Amino acid sequence: MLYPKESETREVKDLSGVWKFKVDYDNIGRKQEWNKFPLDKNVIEMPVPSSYNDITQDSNIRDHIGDVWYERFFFVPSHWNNRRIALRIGSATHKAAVWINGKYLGEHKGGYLPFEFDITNLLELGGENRVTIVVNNVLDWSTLPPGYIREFQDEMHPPGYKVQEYFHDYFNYSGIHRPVKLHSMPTNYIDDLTISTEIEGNFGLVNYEVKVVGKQHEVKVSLLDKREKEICVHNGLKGILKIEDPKLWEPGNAYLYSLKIETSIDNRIEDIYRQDVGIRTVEVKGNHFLLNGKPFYFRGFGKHEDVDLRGKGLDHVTNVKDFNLMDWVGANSFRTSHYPYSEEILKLADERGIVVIDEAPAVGMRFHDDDPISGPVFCDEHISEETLQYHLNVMRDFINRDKNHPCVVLWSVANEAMTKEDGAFHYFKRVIEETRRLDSTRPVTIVEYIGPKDNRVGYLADVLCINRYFGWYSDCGKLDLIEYQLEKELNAWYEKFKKPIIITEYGADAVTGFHQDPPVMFTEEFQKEFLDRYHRVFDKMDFIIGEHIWSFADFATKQHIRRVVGNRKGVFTRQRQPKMAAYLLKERWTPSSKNKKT
Ligand code: BDP
Repeated sequence: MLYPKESETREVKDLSGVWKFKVDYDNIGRKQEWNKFPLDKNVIEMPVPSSYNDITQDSNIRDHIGDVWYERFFFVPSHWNNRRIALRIGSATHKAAVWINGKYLGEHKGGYLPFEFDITNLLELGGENRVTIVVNNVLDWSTLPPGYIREFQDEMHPPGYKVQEYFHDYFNYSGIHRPVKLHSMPTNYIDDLTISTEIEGNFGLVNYEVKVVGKQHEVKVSLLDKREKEICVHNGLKGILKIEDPKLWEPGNAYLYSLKIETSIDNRIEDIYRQDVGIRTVEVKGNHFLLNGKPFYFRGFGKHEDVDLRGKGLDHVTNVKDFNLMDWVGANSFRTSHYPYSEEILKLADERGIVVIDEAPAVGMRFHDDDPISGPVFCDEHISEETLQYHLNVMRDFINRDKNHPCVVLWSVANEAMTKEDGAFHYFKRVIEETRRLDSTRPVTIVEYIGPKDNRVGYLADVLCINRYFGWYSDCGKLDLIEYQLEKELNAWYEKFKKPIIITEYGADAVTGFHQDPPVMFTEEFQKEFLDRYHRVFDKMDFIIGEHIWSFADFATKQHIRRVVGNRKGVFTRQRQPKMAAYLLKERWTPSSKNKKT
């Protein structure tokens, strides 16, 4: 699905703003068809995009489980007559149903990917229209991430008391998280575009394939440089553009060309769409991750879309600040832990030359010791064939959305699944095979926490991605054990799988302003020392090809005795102020550093 963009033939109308909002406490709205008339009674204002959870002072809204209703009115210009009009929702977490002027459009499941509807024939052109979206935040065994509703039946809980259980470590923010847009285009339109690039000697090759809908089109595809100068042209739905001495998309030095697709019928222009293109190659060879044929070492973070008040709502202020902080600290990459981030973030990464490990929303496919549930995770009762089928669909939509971003160099199909189970092996074999089938130009990984001895899935990945917390969740506070344990285990991983390793998580909580020397857990000194110990080990090992600290910034989680107003493993606070550890990283990662790995 193409990102909605304006062009000579296309218009976009952003419906972001303050919408009407109503919590459906008894989950009766669908039955009573609240979509039929404008919402009334108990309607409050709600910004879109944003999570709704932190906008009011009402914990019943914050913790609501079930449906919430959104509504707004909008005009459609009369000159959109005889055009195709689509309604596109950037993301609604986790499920949505949509109506236009009371008429049902359809549903979508999955909280982190866009979906759209053709609404051409449902609109009042030149007049006012109403869009109604009901968003549901329930997680079950068929959703990604998974979860379930726990209904208590003991005497210490009132009858009917229930909570949403889930096994991942971030707050279940809900709502319309990304912009809702209307876009209008010709009825014979460009529907999809797939680009991949290669480098052959002095030439850059841009392979493209265009999908059009409607009458037979002539297709002209031209590659433009930054000054809009035409570098190369090709006609047809499919082809290769060959560029002599191309400027490459390199980490920290990203050059973006623009691919202009023009379709015409009988020499009359029908549709025009432009897509940024970065010419670069990705390959895993021996112990190296090669970008444009050169070994690349990942320096950066696991992150979250998470910020005060907005929760997981798209926030340009935070996003640009985060990229500035990544530059400041010397990071060259991040992982979209643990779900596909907004397309707006990937666009910034394309432009800034920041490398991305792009992760599917498959997190929490495991149980902790203190979870109210135990037993096998990958079985008919929990993560079943139904979940697998859904995961495969998600991979298709996810890759289709992100395939043209040069910043994306590695797909991660899941984070910390219970990969010692046989069921997990069969499950991930199919997910990884499908991912390779969908995109043969990028390597695939799965982020692991099950150790090398029991791990059943490591064989399937091109690169091993490992999360480790020696000295934090085990042997708490024992900084002196970190190097011993880490070195031993990393060697075991390498001996068994013979694959390069990115440490995709390592970190310690630090509550900003807590200080103690010698360091103790939760102080800034401890976090700094902890990271430094890990680095000493990475620097000794050639098969380590990257270090991503957990986490970029502090973030919200569900309430738990392990969490002090959220997860504090951020190197920056939730308000994006550096902790002491940030200066350690800046020292290690900036080009003047003498460190071996940078
Ligand atoms: C890892 C998870 C991550 C958590 C982190 C932690 O991948 O989502 O936030 O641990 O415990 O297990 O801080």
